[in-house]
Amino acid sequence: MGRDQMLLRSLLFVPAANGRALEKSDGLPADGLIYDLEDSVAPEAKDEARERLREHLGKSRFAGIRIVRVNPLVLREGTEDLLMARGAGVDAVLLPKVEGADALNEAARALDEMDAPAKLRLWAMIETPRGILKAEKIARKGVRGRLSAFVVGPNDIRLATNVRPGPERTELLPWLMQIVLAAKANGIDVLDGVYGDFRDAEGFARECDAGRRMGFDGKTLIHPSQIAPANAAFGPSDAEIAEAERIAAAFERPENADRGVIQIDGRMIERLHLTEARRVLAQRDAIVARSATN
Ligand code: 1VU
Repeated sequence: MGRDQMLLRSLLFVPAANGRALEKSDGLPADGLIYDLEDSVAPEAKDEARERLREHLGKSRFAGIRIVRVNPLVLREGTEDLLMARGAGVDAVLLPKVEGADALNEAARALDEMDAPAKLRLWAMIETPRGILKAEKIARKGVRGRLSAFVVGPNDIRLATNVRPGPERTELLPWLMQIVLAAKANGIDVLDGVYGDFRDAEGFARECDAGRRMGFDGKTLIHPSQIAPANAAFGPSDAEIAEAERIAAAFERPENADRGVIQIDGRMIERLHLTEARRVLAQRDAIVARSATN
């Protein structure tokens, strides 16, 4: 799928050490699953979790995109995770705590040596002060390799900085926008961080809405109950679809064929709005197609 059609509204972390969660994840309506071998797996359980995940991926029928979060590649576990992910044919490998382009280059080189297909992409977690400061350089250099998305890691940011974000995340806004901007400047996707209080539906919906307004393409999740609200928040609303259809129809009229700018109900509409409208309609079509696979 091209970038514009790829659905990234909801990406659920699934702890690979939890057999019940793995089993359940197959039938969930998330746009993607991030199988976690890193933070959610205890050090002594890493090898067992990897084997469990390998077996699961071999028989999984999940219809969305599949990502494996590996351990740092400086560890034996990280290299073995990467090998397993390559063999399982997943869509992307998520690297933790990326702080420079070197980590991406190293992972890309390792994947090349494993003869991994070019469609196997790298995603990078930006979750440390240095990672945030270097986000633009990481994105710029990473896209020459396999990098296709940033994922914000709020828990590690909090741990490393002592910042205590309130409900509106005001304290984090400059850092979050810096990550979004670095991603957009280099044409990669960017996913908002997890919301830990999974029983707080109101707070979660508020954070999703804010995330979409900030330009995030979707949200990473920790619990199945967060999938439907994230899909709703990061998908186009009925009003946005109706507006996109009007704009597309207006530019299709013969009298507007050569016009760069028209008006609809007293509002200036340019061809860039048509581009945006087509993106909304493509996303709508992808959502319909994704729903048919659930
Ligand atoms: O009712 P069932 O037995 O059918 O299933 C339970 C439970 O197994 C399932 N479930 C999940 N399934 C797939 N993926 C998940 N992430 C997941 N979480 C739960 O849903 C049913 C209801 O669960 P529950 O409400 O009883 O909740 P639990 O006590 O089972 O689980 C709560 C936690 C928070 C432990 C669980 O949701 C979880 O482990 N979440 C993911 C944690 C994780 O991956 N952390 C690392 C990534 S976050 C990060 O690093 C920040 C960047």
